[in-house]
Amino acid sequence: MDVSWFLPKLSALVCYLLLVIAALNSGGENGAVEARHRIYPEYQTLHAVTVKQAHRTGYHFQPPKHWINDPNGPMHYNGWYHLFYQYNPKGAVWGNIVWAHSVSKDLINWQALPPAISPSKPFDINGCWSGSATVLPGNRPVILYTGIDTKNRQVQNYAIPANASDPYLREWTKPDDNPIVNPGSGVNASAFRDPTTAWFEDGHWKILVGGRVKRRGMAYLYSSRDFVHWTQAKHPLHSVRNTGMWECPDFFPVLKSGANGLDTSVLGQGVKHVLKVSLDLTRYEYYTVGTYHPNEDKYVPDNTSVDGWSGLRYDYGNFYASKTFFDPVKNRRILWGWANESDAVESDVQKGWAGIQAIPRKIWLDSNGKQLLQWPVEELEKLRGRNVHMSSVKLNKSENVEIKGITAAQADVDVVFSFSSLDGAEQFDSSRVNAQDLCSERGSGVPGNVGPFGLLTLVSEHLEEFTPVFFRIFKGNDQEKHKVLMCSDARSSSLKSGLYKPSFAGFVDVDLSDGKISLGTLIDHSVVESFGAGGKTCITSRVYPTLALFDKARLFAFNNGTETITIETLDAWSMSRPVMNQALI
Ligand SMILES: *[C@@H]1O[C@H](CO)[C@@H](O)[C@H](O)[C@H]1NC(C)=O
Ligand SMILES: *[C@@H]1O[C@H](CO)[C@@H](O)[C@H](O)[C@H]1NC(C)=O
Ligand SMILES: *[C@@H]1O[C@H](CO)[C@@H](O)[C@H](O)[C@H]1NC(C)=O
Ligand SMILES: *[C@@H]1O[C@H](CO)[C@@H](O)[C@H](O)[C@H]1NC(C)=O
Ligand SMILES: *[C@@H]1O[C@H](CO)[C@@H](O)[C@H](O)[C@H]1NC(C)=O
Ligand SMILES: *[C@H]1O[C@@H](CO)[C@H](O)[C@@H](O)[C@@H]1NC(C)=O
Repeated sequence: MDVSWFLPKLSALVCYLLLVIAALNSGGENGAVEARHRIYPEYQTLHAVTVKQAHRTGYHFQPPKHWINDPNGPMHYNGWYHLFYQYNPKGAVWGNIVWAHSVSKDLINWQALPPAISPSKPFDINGCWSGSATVLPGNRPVILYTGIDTKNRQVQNYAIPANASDPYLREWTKPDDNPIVNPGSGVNASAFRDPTTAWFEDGHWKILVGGRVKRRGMAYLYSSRDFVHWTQAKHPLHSVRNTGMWECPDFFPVLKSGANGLDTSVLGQGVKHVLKVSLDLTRYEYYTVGTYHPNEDKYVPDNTSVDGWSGLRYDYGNFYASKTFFDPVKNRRILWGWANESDAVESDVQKGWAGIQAIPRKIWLDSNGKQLLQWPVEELEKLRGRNVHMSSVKLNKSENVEIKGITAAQADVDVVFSFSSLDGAEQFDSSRVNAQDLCSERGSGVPGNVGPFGLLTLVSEHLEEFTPVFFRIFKGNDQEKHKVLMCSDARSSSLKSGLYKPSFAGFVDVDLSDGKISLGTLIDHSVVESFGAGGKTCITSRVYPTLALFDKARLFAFNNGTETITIETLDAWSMSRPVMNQALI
């Protein structure tokens, strides 16, 4: 192949993740060596005959049918946003995974192209798993992905556009000098996947690949001058004991101040770095904010970031295998994450589909330097239709205010709540470190002082079903004036049994001195995706109402605390449907 394709210079890469862990061999078309995605041989190649509409989303990313998981290789190239994703073309459960491919001008309306990468060569014959894209100098995109080879080893491969003049990059070539990264000595070939977008630094391209040694999670570091020959660094960029397999690492710079994004290769004084990993053992992610020391090939999290299972999460709900990319058009960094289903596998088979991508979010460093902020990309506002506006509405204890006049099952809501005093707030018990446990004990029906207050989404006619998204404010101890809990509680979301209905929750590190807190919620039939305090704490719930469907769904603001809460302002919009993965000619 033409190595000049890879001549190094500064630019952005895209990455792809690899999420799963399976390989082949247990008899069926796909068996599992170690599969966090359970293998259902009987459903794996069962094409959906009909696609059930009841819980399909109106404006979230999903293909017309079948299973999806990790977002892969997001990038902007020649006027188009590309999103690849792990997809089963043959059924509604995990298996037969290919890199499905869609393009968009605005991140909201999507058109579907044929799969970009499918198993076909010795180095990926048993699977084409997650990875990333990098746009090399000279505007040349390259995909790095994990292939499962003939020996069921996880190896890292590259693919390049078959025809760089094709505006959609429909076809991708997997050159014969693959794989370009083999599991090296000391690397477990069954736990070695999900290459990141490459960054360029001091004459070298660098990437991370996720792994583990025993229970220690690892971000292996590799470098290359030509993008084809890669050398493993002496030690991983970072590793943490007792965190298990690190899937889908993501490593990128953020500005210390301001909301603009940075090309993945940017280094320097005004910059911090973020390392995110997806924990295969727990199926959630965490990230740290820290300092990258390129000369020592080291990343050191700040002492304000917890580096382990209880670290910060992008999202405290159904959100996994996420990946960011730099969007040069609007100078922002955008986060994609997969929101899996919370219903039974049999229901997925009946529905004919499973999995969506969460709304792409702009992501940047909070001015406190300790965490990231996230907000749906502004393009989403194009879908806003009919609006309801409220202001200065008082909510006494046990009062609900209905928000009428919009499509409550497919809506966007932005609200600012205020309270006059925190004096009576309940004392926080500092032994309660687990937000989700606290939320399940103190749900929306457990009266408090300041809160619970928030939104009641996907509510059925007589309140048999509802998904509350709310805050509860506690008095803090010592250094913390108060402690804010945010919950998205699925327990009453559906009369149906056999569903996963967790009380997802996170704490919100927010200054309440102005007596206000905001909540943004995107409601989309079976998704409630919420952004607390301007995107400090985000929670995505998947829910399956049986009554609160379509025009039967209602929406309320509520308060179940003794302190009166005021809706300072509330805007709710009906959301229209974008073009969602129609085949492009
Ligand atoms: C490459 O794409 C361009 C633009 O779509 C097209 O005109 C050309 O025929 C393609 N070349 C090949 C070899 O397919
Ligand atoms: C290698 O990884 C696989 C899959 O995670 C695991 O089952 C196996 O025990 C690991 N081997 C070693 C030597 O750690
Ligand atoms: C955390 O690090 C900062 C410098 O980065 C230092 O000033 C501070 O004392 C450290 N705090 C603790 C608790 O170690
Ligand atoms: C809320 O409480 C205040 C004072 O306790 C009362 O004046 C007001 O009427 C109540 N609002 C409603 C809607 O009941
Ligand atoms: C508020 O509390 C009352 C009494 O516990 C309960 O009946 C009602 O369902 C609660 N509201 C919400 C939204 O949970
Ligand atoms: C999403 O589904 C729920 C319910 O089945 C599981 O508990 C989660 O582990 C799963 N999440 C991921 C990332 O696979």
